[in-house]
Amino acid sequence: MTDSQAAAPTALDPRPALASAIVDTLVHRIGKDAQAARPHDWLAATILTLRNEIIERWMESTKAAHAAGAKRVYYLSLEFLIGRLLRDALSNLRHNDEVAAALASLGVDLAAIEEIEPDAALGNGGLGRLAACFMESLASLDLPAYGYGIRYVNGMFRQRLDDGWQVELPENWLAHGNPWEFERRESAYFVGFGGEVTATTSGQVHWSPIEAVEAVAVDTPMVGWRGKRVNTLRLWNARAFDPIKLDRFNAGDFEGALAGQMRAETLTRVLYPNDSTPAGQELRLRQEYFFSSASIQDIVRRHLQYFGDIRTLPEKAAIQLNDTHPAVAVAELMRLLTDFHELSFDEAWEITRATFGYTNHTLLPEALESWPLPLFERLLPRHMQIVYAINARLLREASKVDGIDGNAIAAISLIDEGGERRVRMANLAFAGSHSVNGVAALHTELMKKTVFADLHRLYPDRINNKTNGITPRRWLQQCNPGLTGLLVEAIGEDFKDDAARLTALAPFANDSSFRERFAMVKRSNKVTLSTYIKDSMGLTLDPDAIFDVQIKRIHEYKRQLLGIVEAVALYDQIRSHPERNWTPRVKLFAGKAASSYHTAKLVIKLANDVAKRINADPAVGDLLKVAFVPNYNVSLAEKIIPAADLSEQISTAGMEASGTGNMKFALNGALTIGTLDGANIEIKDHVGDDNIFIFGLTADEVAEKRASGYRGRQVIEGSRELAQAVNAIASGVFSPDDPDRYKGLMDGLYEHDWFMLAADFDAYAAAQREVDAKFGDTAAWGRSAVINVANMGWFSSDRTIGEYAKQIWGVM
Ligand code: 73E
Repeated sequence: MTDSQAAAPTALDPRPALASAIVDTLVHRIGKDAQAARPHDWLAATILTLRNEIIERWMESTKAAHAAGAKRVYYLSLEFLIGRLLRDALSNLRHNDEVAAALASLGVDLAAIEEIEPDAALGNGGLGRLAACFMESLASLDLPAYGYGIRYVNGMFRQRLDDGWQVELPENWLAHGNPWEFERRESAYFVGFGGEVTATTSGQVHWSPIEAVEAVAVDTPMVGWRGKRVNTLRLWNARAFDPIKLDRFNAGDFEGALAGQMRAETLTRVLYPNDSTPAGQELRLRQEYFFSSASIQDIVRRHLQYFGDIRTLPEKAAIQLNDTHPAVAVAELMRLLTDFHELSFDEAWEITRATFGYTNHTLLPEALESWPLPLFERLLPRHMQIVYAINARLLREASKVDGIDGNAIAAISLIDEGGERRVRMANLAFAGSHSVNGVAALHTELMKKTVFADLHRLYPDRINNKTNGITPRRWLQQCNPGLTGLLVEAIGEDFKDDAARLTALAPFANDSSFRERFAMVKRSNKVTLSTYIKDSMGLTLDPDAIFDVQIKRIHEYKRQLLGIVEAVALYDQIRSHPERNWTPRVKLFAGKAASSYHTAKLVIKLANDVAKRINADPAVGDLLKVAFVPNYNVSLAEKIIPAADLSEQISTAGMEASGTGNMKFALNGALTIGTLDGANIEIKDHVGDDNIFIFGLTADEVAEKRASGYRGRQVIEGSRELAQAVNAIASGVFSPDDPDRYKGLMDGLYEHDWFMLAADFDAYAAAQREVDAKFGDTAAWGRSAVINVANMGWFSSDRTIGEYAKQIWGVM
């Protein structure tokens, strides 16, 4: 496999050679022969064989960047939600057909072994998946880049539903080993915690940590489109310096002898399963510092090795902070520059600010990370001093600006003085970066007006917008080969190299024979998904019903509850008016709830209770089916999204920073029903008002209503449909085994309804009836679906990364 462009075997058929290479790997690397090999052995042998070519391209990429003295991008993220890699690598290297044929000649089905590859689920949701899309786009755009994160042994938990309740099980993605990764024992760093700081009379500062672990690099290649470039995802593993204390062991203290190793391993053991909320525990701060310190040390070491002079760091390195989780890296770089490279504070600060950029992903007040000052100081005493020094400088600067009063100073400060004193990580990240960006236009505007208003007044040029994107390789080409094939027939291959070329599809919206073929692809994807749901859940779906899908983390602001209440209302309506011409509907939900988020878990149970009752009711039959598909992850998303007709993006306006699932659905020809929130607004601008169903309050209206003391009660009492649905749920219609189960949840809608479910209900239900009508008009629906695909190219993460590269990193 040397020619990356070749898809089919040539006259000099490489097929037997490839098949024998795979068998050779199987025998010599896995230690099995073809007769004894199990599916996992074939998977490993296929990956290891393919890896040889990837390694060559990887080394070429590294050498070329070095030879060119190129500036590198460093993406620091506590999450990388990669999913599976085999199909991605095969497809980006254009080796799919070749490898499928070689395996077939050995009696092995490529699709079947792809399916047993575990998901690398080192992330919670959108933030982690964005990091994975960015890594792929960086390689596709041929930009030298490293991702830095943690190699969690247990990534995102596996979700099981027991009688409709979420149960969390550990996911052991490394159980069969990981053929994609390379441990780099030579790249290991000392990371200290605690202890004390002393200063000599000459001002030399010395930190003596009381505890230390070793961070060891584990690298995974990230293959870009057409294999143009292979970048590195470098994940850190923690090890004790002294894995076993022999003296203790010999004295019979076996646990004490291994305690250091245990403590180190705990650092990289689990991903905190929180999304859009901070984890808050000490171990989390330790994880943040552990990976930030190792990454910064590695970046500085590489810079010195290649360029010699630490002062040129900002010319050769751009470090992007994926939210505040790595924000302590700002203080860590300052520490290295001042304590080890002996730069003055001012010079170090200039270099630091020129090197870092910070991306904010959420404005939810409870989601802004801050650490109790005593904890921060105990764990990182030297960094605490540096934070104070940065703060003194920052507040001095602020006090010179007209219009910045005492309140503004308090808001700008790195230390939150209201109540228990805390270190504000967002302010640290903001102050330590030359660029601070939001992830969609509305979100960026709200950053300026709300959370960062005072910092924005102080540094009015710093906040900028970079609307999120998704990689069209995974989220169109790989997950939807049927649609991809049809697009190639219609407009050729160009769109694969530049998603913006999808606009060439627009004229086909008016071509009825094209629309028919487009609809056939969608139907076939729905049949495939129905088979999966039948096999995994025992539920039969009608592929001609509208597939209405809400899949994402379960969170009150995302309003899965609105979708469920509307399903209940529709159920009522269908039973009361069986004579009407109802559009058959399948409502699919999937998503995980943080283990400590009780309301979210109750919403999952409600979805399951509602599904159980509706699906068993002969009065609605095939007109309405509801399913909560368990264990949502990247691979499940790849199955569901190509089969969706309707994409639910119904967050309370102003609360979803961007969303990226919304982009995946529209790119695969689903129409969106959504609020004017996050990137929905930009999707609407691109696909046009007639090709999206927008409803509900705007962000400004939500803010006004909240300010004027809105309560749900009045609205509920004024809407018959809503009142019936809410009261049915509250009175136990769907929970006869525990009639009060949802009383509190429904009381919440009457009493406060912070997320404005009641306020938006009627508009939402009306929009759903418009959906029904349009779905019945096959031509109108098909036209809109094609127009969606044609206009979604702008949401490619290649466009997003291009903007970061030009406007923040200076690498394009
Ligand atoms: O709107 C999404 C956004 O599309 C936002 O909620 C999500 O980031 C996506 C990518 O930009 C996000 N995740 C988190 N904050 N915002 C988060 C916070 C703490 C821990 C884990 C994730």
